[in-house]
Amino acid sequence: MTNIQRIDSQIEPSQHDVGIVHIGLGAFHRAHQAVYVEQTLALHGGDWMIVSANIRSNHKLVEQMQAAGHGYHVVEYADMNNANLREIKAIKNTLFSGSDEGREALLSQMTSPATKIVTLTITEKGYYLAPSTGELLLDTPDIQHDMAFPSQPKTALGLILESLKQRRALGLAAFTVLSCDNMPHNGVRAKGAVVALAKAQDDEFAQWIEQNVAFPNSMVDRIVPAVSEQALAMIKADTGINEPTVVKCEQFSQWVIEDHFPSGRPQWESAGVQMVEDVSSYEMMKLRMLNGSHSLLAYLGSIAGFKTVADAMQDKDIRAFLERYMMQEVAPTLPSFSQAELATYCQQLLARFENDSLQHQLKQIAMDGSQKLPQRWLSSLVELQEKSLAAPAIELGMAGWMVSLCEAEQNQQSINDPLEAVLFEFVRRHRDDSMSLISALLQRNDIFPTALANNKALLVRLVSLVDGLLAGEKVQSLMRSTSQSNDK
Ligand code: NAI
Ligand code: CS2
Repeated sequence: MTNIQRIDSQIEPSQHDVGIVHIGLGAFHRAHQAVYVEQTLALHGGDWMIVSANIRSNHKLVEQMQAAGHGYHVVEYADMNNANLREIKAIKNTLFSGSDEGREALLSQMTSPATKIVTLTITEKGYYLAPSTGELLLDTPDIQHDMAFPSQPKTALGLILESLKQRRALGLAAFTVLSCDNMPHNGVRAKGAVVALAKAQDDEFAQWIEQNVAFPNSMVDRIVPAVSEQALAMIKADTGINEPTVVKCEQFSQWVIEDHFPSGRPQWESAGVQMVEDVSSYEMMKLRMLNGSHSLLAYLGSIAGFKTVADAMQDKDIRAFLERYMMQEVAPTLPSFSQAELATYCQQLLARFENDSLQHQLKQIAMDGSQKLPQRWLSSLVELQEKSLAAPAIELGMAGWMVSLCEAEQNQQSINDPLEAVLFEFVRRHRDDSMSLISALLQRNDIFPTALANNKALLVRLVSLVDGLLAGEKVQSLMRSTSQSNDK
């Protein structure tokens, strides 16, 4: 029997106006930002309710939230036997902007003088940036649409641009744009994307944005798996909650934000948010230690036959491999933290990964690999290469990702990646020739830094690893051999 701690909402939505618009009404937003806003409203009141929108997909969730009056529950599992059942009322309205009416309603809310902050969880691909360089991909159809029809935007970038344009015309101050996505310098990248889209249409307006709109960086952390039918059944059995809007997550939560909000913000500190000058070291540590480990599990754990993070963590070779990855391949790239701090963080992460109540699917983490791997593995690999330090775990992860591409293409399974078509074409063109396939992949400079593309020794090692995996060599055996490489 699971011990459930109920935490009922302490706010009355009718007493608070909207102050925040969120784009990307997904699981993470509901289990992370909205929880912090709920707690801050309960402590300090204020007009910081959220209007949350989906602009791409999942209008079903919008309908479900509307049917529920926008209240929902977050079930925070410490483990299989202990969880908090948290009631959230901080979302005042939900919108789907896939229709003209929905888009106009969203633009109207973003242009409202009441709106002081626009937050984003639109996934790494929602910024339309080349993963390795951060350059705006102007030739993508959605960006092309927003350039041709700027007043009827489809992308988050276009919506931000159009609402800022309308606010400027009305003499209203700009809102602050706060990205809550897993990207390095996510605020800088969001700003770069918006300014690049503006520049493509109106240089003077682009300069105005540069000078008048704040895009603080933030580091976000809470493991929030997609809610499956199995998760809904588990939640119903544990809590009696039978709602499609419920979200399941771990109890750990962290939010580190650069404190740059010219139009004001909620007193998030009182809910435990860390308001800082510079998040760089926090985000680098989290993206490389946590997310880098997650992606190693996603590809290598799947090849080893595991389905969830917790299942893979039961394998002692895999657990030891992750520990080595974090302490021998990531730690040297994080000079802001002591070895002792990183060792503590590493053990905390391994414990979080072992939380078997989350049922966190490896295939979910494997999604959008082309958008994730540059900041999770490749930037570390370049730094280690510059220090002449070996990175056998990262290289094995890269080989695992490449083998996953080959197997998905062979089995005609989607990899749920914006570059799927391009990557599958490479696999088809270089089938059965791993040297030419890997060489072609490494030349993709929108994914791989040039420092890696020109490294012939790396190419040879990757060919050997890919051929070994394709020949059926056990992942755990290759993992064990990385320990010898690390110890050299
Ligand atoms: P989700 O699948 O529940 O929601 C994804 C959201 O992104 C949806 O609202 C979808 O409409 C939107 N979206 C997808 N492609 C888009 C595009 N091209 N333009 C605009 N919106 C787009 O996923 P979840 O769990 O909410 O995660 C979303 C993001 O939050 C992640 O990609 C990551 O950056 C961040 N995050 C997630 C964590 C987690 O454990 N789930 C933890 C830390 C950060
Ligand atoms: C995961 C992240 O799906 C993924 O890529 O690595 O969503 C991870 O759960 C979060 O970053 C944890 O904070």
